[in-house]
Amino acid sequence: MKVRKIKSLSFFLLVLLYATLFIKCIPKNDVPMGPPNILYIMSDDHGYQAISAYNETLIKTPNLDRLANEGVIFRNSFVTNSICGPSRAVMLTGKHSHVNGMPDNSSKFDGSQQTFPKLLQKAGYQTAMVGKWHLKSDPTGFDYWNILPGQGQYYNPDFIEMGEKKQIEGYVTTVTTDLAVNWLDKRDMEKPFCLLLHHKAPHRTWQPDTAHLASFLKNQYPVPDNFFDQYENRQAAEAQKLSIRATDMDIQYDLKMQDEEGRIKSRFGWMDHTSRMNEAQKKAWKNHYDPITEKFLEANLSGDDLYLWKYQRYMQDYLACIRSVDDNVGRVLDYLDENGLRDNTLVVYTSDQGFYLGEHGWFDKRFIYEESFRTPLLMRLPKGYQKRGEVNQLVQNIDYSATILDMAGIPVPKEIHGMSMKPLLLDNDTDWRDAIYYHYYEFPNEHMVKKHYGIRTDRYKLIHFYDDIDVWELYDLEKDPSEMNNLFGQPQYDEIAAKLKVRLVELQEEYRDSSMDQGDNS
Ligand code: SGN
Ligand code: CA
Repeated sequence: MKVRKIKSLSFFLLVLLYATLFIKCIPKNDVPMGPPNILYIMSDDHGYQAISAYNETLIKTPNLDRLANEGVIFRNSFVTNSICGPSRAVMLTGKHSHVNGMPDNSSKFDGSQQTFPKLLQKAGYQTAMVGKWHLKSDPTGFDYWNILPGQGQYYNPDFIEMGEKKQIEGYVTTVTTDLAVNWLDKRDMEKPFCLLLHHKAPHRTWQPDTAHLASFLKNQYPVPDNFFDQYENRQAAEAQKLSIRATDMDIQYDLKMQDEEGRIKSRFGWMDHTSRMNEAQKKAWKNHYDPITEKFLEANLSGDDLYLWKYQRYMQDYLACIRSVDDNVGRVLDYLDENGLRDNTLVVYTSDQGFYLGEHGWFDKRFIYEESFRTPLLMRLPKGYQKRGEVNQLVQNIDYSATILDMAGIPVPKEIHGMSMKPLLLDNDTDWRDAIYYHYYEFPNEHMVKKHYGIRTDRYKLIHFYDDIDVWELYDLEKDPSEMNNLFGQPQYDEIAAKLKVRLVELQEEYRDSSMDQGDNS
């Protein structure tokens, strides 16, 4: 009896040993067979400062945080050209603006060029695009598309479904999500899918859903330390027209102070924010904004008091728009979870660029300065990708296309400028880039941000503003994260500036960017 017991115990131990050995022998980076589904969610003008996974002071975004908590949060995610159409063209092609032919919002995207959705489609994916497109030409590479024309409207928006225009009742963020979920429900379940879900929100003029109007009214938001920036030694920053402190941010047009009697003067003339609304929406809107308008008129603010009031008013509407984005991200995540799609779906959340939420006294984007150069990037990974928590490498929207193709098992075309982030998601040690390149072109334009290009490393940033000026700026981001102190020309920084210039030229050669030579007078 005793011998038998010992025998069975040793057998048990042996099995245990083998099991442990076997588990250890499974390669660490065992990626499941079969291509993952891709759900790529991109909002418009969503600054990372307004996601609680990045910063808790402005808003709680539990659903976006879910992505960060269950997956990864990129701490150093940037764009290549901080403006809508160009950013979307970069994302689709994996190539910088001077190559993909969409340097600014007035260009038209050449839909005949190679894009990652086309390559996925060719490899057997079912592809769809829903929401803001803003590339002027019709989408290509999608089995299904249903897009907002141009910038789109917040209320009861028009959509163009495969060429056919239809108005849909409701709030844009919810309607766009409905369209995405409907497509997921009706898709061919035999094929992997790639769905691009692009929100209009929180783009100017920041019109919240009536359901969320009140929730942000009582809050007081911390004012950025450099809200009253005077732009010393920064000529291009001084020349911009995206200031909350100037009439660039309009009381009526942007901040919804509706005054039919004409007591409030608007640079834009009268704009009726309710023109697309139904009666119930109009009523809720007026009930909310009329008392704020009355109070504002009574207060008769001026100078700094007025600027600070504008900042709070701006934040209330901007953040209320994000509340809807977050709720609707929650809806799609729930859909994936409830339909057994969680384990085999890559979920990406990003924005077409970042946004100024009062830093330097600004709204809008365009500059290579941190708040608009950065863009949020969160991912929930399919099974087999074991990275969790923070990714700290310098990544750019130029990398999305290569990453998605690589994860789908499709060879990445060599003309693509971006790098596949797949090794980072597998938690592999990998050689990564030491610097990123930026080039902005849309000048002159309503916000008057001058043409510029630049380079950023993990510590420094070198910028050249050109065209109608010739100005260099240099920042030490470790000592001066808010970029208030332009060090260019200070002798103790000459060596650093010279090294950065060399690296900048190398990147321009690598990407073959000579587009700055057109119209450059420097
Ligand atoms: C519109 C906005 C601008 C904004 C651009 C580009 N004005 O023109 O403030 O910079 O879009 O934004 S608005 O009066 O129409 O709101 S982008 O995200 O589409 O590039
Ligand atoms: Ca945008």
